[in-house]
Amino acid sequence: MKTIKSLILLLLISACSGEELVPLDYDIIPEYKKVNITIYNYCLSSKQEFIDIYASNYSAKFDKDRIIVDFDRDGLPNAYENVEKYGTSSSNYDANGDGYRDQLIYLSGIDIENQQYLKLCYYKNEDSDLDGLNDCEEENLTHTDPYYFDTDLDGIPDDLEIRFGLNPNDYADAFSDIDGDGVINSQEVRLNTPINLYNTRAIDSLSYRYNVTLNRVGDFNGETYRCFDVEINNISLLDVSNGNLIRLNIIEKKSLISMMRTFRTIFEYDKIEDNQKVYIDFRTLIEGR
Ligand SMILES: [Ca+2]
Ligand SMILES: [Ca+2]
Ligand SMILES: [Ca+2]
Ligand SMILES: [Ca+2]
Repeated sequence: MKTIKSLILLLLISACSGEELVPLDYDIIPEYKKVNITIYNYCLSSKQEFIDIYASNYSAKFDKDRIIVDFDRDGLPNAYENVEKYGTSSSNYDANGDGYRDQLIYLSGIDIENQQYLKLCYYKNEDSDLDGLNDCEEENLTHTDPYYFDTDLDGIPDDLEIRFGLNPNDYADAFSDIDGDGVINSQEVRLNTPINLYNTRAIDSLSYRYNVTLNRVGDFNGETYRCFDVEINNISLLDVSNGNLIRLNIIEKKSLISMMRTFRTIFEYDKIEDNQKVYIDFRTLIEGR
């Protein structure tokens, strides 16, 4: 199998203000606080097909009529972390270190007293399908397939479904339009807009834009390959003290082999003016069981 080569170019400019809650009654994110990501020469062999890409900012999310910071990137915004009841923390992805991230504990409604009954997780870092949920979480809390990134086969990776408030075990919800704004839920996930809030002009102005172009076709060892440039534009950055994590889930289809992992790399960039960092976590998920 050929190695996929990629190069990420980031255009980064500054962010200011320390606000954690950004109201959405106007376009609060000016152009200079947005980044574009381009992946050059993303090459696929003839046995692979480019299916989809989802980019998401894991450091901040929409919540009702605001953008709200999620410092520890566990999917539970700071304002929802609940130390008293659930023992969660805004600065620790898995506050009690039991292997189950805080958002899942919160969503499952397992309070501190009942957390002792959770199945012990011996391999917290084992994420067999690379979807962002570890195997313990999938087996014991989300009841999703730990060996396949898209349990309900609707195209949206399991972890993203949970982060956006969808059900990873329900095929139909990807195609419904909960907020009735004409944008179906799977499209909202791609645009990084909320599924439960009508997309106003302000929200639209924050939605991600994708541009995938074939730049060359060639032969290597008798096999045809196709290379793409993938652009994701209009990615808003918030002033999060530990930086914005932008996660890219690239979905490919491989006809013969299931569960082939190509790579996972983390790119880190210093921001130009205030040294705020942007992290790019890049992973490829292969469609087809
Ligand atoms: Ca959090
Ligand atoms: Ca997983
Ligand atoms: Ca799914
Ligand atoms: Ca919608």
